[in-house]
Amino acid sequence: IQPVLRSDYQPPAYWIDNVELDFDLDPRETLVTARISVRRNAQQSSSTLDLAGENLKLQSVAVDGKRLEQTQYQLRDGGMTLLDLPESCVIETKVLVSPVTNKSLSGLYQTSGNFCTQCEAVGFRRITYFLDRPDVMTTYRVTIRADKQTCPVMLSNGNRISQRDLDDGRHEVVWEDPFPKPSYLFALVAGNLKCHRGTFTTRDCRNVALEIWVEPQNIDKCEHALVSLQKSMKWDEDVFGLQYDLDIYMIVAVNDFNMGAMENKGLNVFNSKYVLALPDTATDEDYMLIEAVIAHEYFHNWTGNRVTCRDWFQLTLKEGLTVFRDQQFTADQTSAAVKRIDDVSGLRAGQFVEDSGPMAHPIRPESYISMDNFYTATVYRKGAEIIRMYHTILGAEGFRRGMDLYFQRHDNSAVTCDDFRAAMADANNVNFDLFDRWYSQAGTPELTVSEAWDAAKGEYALTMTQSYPPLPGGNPGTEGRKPVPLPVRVGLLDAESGEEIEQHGGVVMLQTESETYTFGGLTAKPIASVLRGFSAPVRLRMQRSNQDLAFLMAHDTDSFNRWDAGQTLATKLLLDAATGVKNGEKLKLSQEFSDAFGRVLSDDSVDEAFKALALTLPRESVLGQEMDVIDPDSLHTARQFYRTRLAETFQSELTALYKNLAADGAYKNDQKSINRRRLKNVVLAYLSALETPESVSLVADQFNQADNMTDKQAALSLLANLDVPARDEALTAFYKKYQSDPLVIDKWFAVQAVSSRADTIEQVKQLTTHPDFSVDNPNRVRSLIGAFTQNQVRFHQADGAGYKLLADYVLKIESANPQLAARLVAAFNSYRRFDETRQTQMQNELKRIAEHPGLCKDVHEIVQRALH
Ligand code: B3K
Ligand code: ZN
Repeated sequence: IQPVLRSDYQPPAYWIDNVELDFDLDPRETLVTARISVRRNAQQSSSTLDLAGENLKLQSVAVDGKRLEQTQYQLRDGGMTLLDLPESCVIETKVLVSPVTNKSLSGLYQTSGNFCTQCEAVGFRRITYFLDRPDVMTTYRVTIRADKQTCPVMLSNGNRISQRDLDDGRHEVVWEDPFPKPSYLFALVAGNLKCHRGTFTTRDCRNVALEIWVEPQNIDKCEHALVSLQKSMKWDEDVFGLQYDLDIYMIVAVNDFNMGAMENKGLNVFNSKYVLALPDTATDEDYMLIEAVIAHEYFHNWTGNRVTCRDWFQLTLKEGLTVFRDQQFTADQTSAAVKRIDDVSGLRAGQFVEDSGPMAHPIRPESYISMDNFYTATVYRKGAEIIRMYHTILGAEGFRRGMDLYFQRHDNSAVTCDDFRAAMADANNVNFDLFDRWYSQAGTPELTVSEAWDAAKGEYALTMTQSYPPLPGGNPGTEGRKPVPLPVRVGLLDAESGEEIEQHGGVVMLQTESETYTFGGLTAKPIASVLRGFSAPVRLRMQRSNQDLAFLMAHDTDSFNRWDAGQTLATKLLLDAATGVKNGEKLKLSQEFSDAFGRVLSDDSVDEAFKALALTLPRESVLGQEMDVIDPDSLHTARQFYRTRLAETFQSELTALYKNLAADGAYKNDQKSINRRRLKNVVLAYLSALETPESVSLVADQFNQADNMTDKQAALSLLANLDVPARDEALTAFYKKYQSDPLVIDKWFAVQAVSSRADTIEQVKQLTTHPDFSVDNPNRVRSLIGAFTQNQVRFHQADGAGYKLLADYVLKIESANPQLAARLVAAFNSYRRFDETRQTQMQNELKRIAEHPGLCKDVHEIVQRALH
């Protein structure tokens, strides 16, 4: 299988001026007629045109009304070639597609009996023959015909311009989208759906109809999504001056979807998980994610749709930027400090792992076999960190000037990451040439910081050095990496008073391999706070004593670093403890950590959400990254020991705090109540680690009495770890109550899959035979198999049973849904980080997958890179 290379980009031979699409919808045989007006690209002289097409049954092809003979075109794998075309002409193709048998959820498919499309990145070619590439932008006119009974609602992009009944029980609707767009933004939805309506008035006083389309039984679960959309529209006007451009904005929620959502012009299609919410069925986290995903897709209307990507290697142009925008939006709605901590935790847990393994790639990759494999944490989250660095360097106003210039230059066109970088630089008269390295180098830089104190001169110096750790053998990203520009936000604290030494705070730019920054006029050695706000996506290496870390935990004025100091301290101690477990030593809770924990617990100056984060120990998967050889069992034992000992040490404080937080009364969803629930459930988790009859009933009581899903699910996941009768009672009750709500049943599967119990793998195997388990529904697969792979200690069970289970499911799913299977198989990517036995076991499963006859190219690509 040949990879696609970034360096091979060529402009298309023809442009498309407009397209008319006709759909005669039928579950087995949908007839798609496409009339494409093409015009030769003035820069090219070829009269040959390659159209992409996959899984299409060609019925006929005509040029300017004349049907072509078989000699005038060539059908090949993946498309059709038309020969001897004139300068401009209209190409008409008729093809048949089969939505009901399409389980890949790419192209036109059926979900819960409704028709739906997904075209990004390359799904449009599964609908019709086309120049299915993002630099070909055109206007669309779409006619849909379907049975009126089963498909009362028929939607596409843009404005509805006509609707009529036909004979034989069918009806027809015509949609027109005035904005030129690439094919990946095309969408069609048809079926039995109900609409939750709202409106938005733009700053220019235009009224926009907002429509959220869902299956009839979900009509009462849309208000939060609607409000989130309205907030997003307002925020983009306020912060970036960007207004919505059509008179209607539609969102459709579907149950079968490979990812979160899709920003199709004027017609977003969403995984129902990111739309539907009621307090009884969705957690506070779900509410927040819904708001963030709605915002993300809305923000794409400018960063993605109006200005799109020239080719798929530029994906981070729209994704990194749009993630940054949605992060800023959420920070403005909630707490910037807490949002930053959540985002960096996510980056470290996911992107850092990817960036040190076989799939490590620059945010702008150099090659791919399947583009769908490059919708990664690197392109999205690290991409957002790169955008954040422009923002840090330029400030909010400078960043806005860059954005304004970007839109002024590139509205309605398909551009590159270089174009974005140039707009940021030109609008601010700065040179961002070195930033190019962030786009072309793979791997997470390490920033090593050492300090020196000259008491005689009153000078304190920080020496910062950057380097790249090696990537696993064969990764093409390793060669010739150079230093990247790093904005490092630094502050100095008075070691005596804990106060900020104001004149020395700010951002230093490390542009070379190593530099020393000297701070003068000091009377005593200060304590440095480095990389505040996580101002650059690096791993910070700095030797710091436990006392200094505890000091920062207590005094840092930068909340991110306050939290991070605690995590660093905990990491050090937990890694030591894990070594102790391995050597058969008796473990002891560190007094320093215990004292620091106690101070956080009783600190009333911080908000509850921050406190919840500060009291939470680093996850096992994050701790594992810091080990030379990941030892899941020792880590788990060490972390459990700390949890239990902390709970015992602070039992009375924790109990009192829990009682206080639990006295809040009936559910409310204001920010304060959300923060208090977050803290309450962290405290409950500590108490539950005591595993006393009292603590078990506390958890069971919360489960039984909860009037909202946040509290109920939190208690259920704690019970799921235990070996008590209350566990099964709760699981049974939960299942009974929510049996008919698939999104809640996903939670039921997931809490069992991530349980720390030793028999988890047996339970997961059992659950794969549960009548509600289905390999056709990605949410369900992710909630059981996907969640299980995140359960470090149980997935990596020493006998390799977890690996076999995963490999079996990858093979079961790969031919029907390559995208989903490829996501799952990536859980093996870190195999080289484990001991030899586990390495061999995982390698053997990877080989078994690699040798599977006819393996899909998505899984093939991941597995090949892993084995290389
Ligand atoms: N742009 C889509 C992702 C499409 C993934 C295709 N495999 C959602 C988003 O990032 O907003
Ligand atoms: Zn996106």
